[in-house]
Amino acid sequence: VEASIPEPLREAWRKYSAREFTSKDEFEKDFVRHIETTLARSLYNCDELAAYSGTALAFRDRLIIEWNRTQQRQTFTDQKRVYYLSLEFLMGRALDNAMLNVGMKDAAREGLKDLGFRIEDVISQEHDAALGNGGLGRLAACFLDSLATLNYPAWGYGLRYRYGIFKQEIVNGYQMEIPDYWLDNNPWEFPRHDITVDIQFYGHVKKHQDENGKLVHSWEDGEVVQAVAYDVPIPGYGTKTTNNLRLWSSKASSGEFDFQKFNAGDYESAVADQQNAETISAVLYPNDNLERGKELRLKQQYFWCAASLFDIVRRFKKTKRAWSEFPDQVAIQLNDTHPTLAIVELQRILIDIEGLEWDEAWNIVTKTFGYTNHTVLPEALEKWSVPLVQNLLPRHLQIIYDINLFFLQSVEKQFPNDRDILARVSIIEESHPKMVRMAYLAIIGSHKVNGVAELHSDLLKTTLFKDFVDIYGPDRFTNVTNGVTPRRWLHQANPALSSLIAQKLGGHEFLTDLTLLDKLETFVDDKEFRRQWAEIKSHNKLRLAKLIKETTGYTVNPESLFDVQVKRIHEYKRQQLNIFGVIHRYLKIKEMSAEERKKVVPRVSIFGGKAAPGYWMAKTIIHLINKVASVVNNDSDVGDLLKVIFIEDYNVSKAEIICPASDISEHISTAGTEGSGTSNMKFVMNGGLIIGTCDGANIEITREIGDQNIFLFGNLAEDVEELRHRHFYGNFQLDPGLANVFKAIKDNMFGDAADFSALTASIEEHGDYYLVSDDFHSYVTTHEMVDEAFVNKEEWLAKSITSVARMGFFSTDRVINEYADSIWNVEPLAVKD
Ligand code: GPU
Repeated sequence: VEASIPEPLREAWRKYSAREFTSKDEFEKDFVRHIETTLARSLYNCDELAAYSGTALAFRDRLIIEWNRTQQRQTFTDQKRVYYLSLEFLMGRALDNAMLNVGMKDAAREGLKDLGFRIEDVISQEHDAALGNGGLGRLAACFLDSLATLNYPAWGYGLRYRYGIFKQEIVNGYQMEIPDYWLDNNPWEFPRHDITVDIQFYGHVKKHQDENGKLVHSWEDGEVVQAVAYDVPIPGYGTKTTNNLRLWSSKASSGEFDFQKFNAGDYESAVADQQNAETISAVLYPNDNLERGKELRLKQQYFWCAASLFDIVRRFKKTKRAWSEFPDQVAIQLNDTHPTLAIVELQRILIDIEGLEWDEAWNIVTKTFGYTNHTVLPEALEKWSVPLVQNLLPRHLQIIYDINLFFLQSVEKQFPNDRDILARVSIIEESHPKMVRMAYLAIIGSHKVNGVAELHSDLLKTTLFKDFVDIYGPDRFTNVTNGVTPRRWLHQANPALSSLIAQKLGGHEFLTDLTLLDKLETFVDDKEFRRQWAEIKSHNKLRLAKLIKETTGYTVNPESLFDVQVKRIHEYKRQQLNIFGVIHRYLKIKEMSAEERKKVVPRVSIFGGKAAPGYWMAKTIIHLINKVASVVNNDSDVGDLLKVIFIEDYNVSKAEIICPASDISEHISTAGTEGSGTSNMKFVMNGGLIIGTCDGANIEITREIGDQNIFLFGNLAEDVEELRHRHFYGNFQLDPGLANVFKAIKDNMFGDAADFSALTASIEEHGDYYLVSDDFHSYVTTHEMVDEAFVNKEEWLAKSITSVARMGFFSTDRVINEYADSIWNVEPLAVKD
């Protein structure tokens, strides 16, 4: 407020206030100005990268103007805001999205053409912002798009990693990891060097009495690291709302400590401190669905939670409201348990710093938080060792113990004759060392807990969190099935399909009300429409074939059936099932006569995805896929009948090319293991069919599009436990088809069999935890049905069109509205022109 210009002097400001370009010519003017001044270049040395920067800067100007206005509007109306805390935001590229969301892509295309550039070449200069591992991080990015599009006053809070997810290279069939340094000349972030928070670690807790004789705790000494805010504007589609994503970067605190060292001539150690501090936000942990309990990761979590909460509390305090109103002004959503310390931190702020009583504070805390769980896999559930927390965050550990004490006391009252339940639900696991169970803390500190698809949410209630359902009742637990943003995953990734749909539906309204897609069903028999639909798919397949040629050197026939599985490599996602199926197909082709081969439906099996660097089995799967590819693709008996492709470094911008080009995609996790899956939605939205198990959102996709439009196979979640039990205590029988495949592998058909022995042994000898053998037969025969269906082009087209028409449910707009109604209790802020 102190920096505000007094009213009599505001006239000049208003006169020169920045304005947005509104035409091709104005875009060109802004572009050239940025090339010549901001970038200090000219028409003599403007390459495509410079053209990208010039275009990005011109659009950035537009975003900033609306972003500032949005923030002013939100501050002025002062209604409840949502804060989405996520350690991952897998944003991908920003320029194309900004162009489409502000509705000026055509102007930019024409303008760039006038100036000597093709817009596609300019767009592809941008480096992906890859601050995430997979589905969880991409979901957060889709949420931001929908929050802005729906005009919700919402902020994302995350970490500004210097290195995002590593870049994957395949060398001799092995995955290699290359650091992804992505920050050089990134025009989409704004450093806010004036917005900093000091974050404390280590030290100890002192108890003393205040002037009223009340016992108070203070957390003293230790180390201090500074959090600096970097802001990223998030434009909504077709709205003026431009929300903020605030990412924290760590650096050494500029406190006296450093200066003392400098003054004492200890320059090297002062620099070392600096580097130490910067380590906190240096790198994204590359694990998906796995937690490894590293101290630096806990430091990241607290650093980010503490900075974000300080910021949120600071904003709330400016309104001068009573603390009891905090939950009416603030909703905080925890993306998985990674931000669970925010619960403890808010309680600490309220009792230790603001002087509230425990119960009053705790009431505020639980009304504020909601927690989203994304997995039931035990290895992904976060637990932190008590000694680690004790050392790093001594006051927080005390508060966790107090939360647990009060919780267990209430459980004991509720279930006086049940001793076992106390041990089962305690936040502290009585192991050696003791562990803090973060999911339990998140449940106890939130008013709502949700899973991400119906089956997943049901499993949470009946297995992992069953005791908590008994304690709190079923109402604390709910389901919000995931979605994807149709702006990026239909309109941006598949412009031709988006425009064909718009032509039929009379406009692009479906992009903001995806249920309007259902009108497409009336055109399913329209011949011309079908032809155009098929042509777009062919065109998209050509585009992917080109990418495959450029990146792998292999030529694929775009007439073939494109069969795609792209996602993180994980045993539960079962890429091994897929590659075993491919080997099975290869062996069959090898046995065939020339006559028989004529009947084979040509297929390209396309894989992509990263393995966590320390996940040996996942890396073995990648190795096998690549070895199979080099054998199959060079076998002249096979030719175009089968090609195997591994696309290296699968990321968001590659997904935008791959999703529109699939005929069929694979979502084949062991039933009950995939939270939701979201690429399944992207593929179907782009007219691809899917082969999948009854898992995650596949089940709801089937319900929406009809079971005649999806290829389901395999055992059901309810039978998994029994099957696993039988593997160990019955006699395990390897499926005969799979036995053939293993024999080929063991005969060194794909190189040294020893390289793959762990993979085959996990199935034959170690209990086949993921039921690969149990599902193999059903998988292979279902693929035969896929072949048959694909040959019937007209039927296939009808399935494709009908499916897209019925995908309206899977927009993140629907998802965000559900969160807003049932968890956050927030309203959109209407924007007047
Ligand atoms: N997911 Br836990 C991740 O991508 N990473 C994780 O560490 C965890 C979950 C995914 C789920 O595996 C996927 O099923 C879900 O669709 C996605 O989160 C978003 O909810």
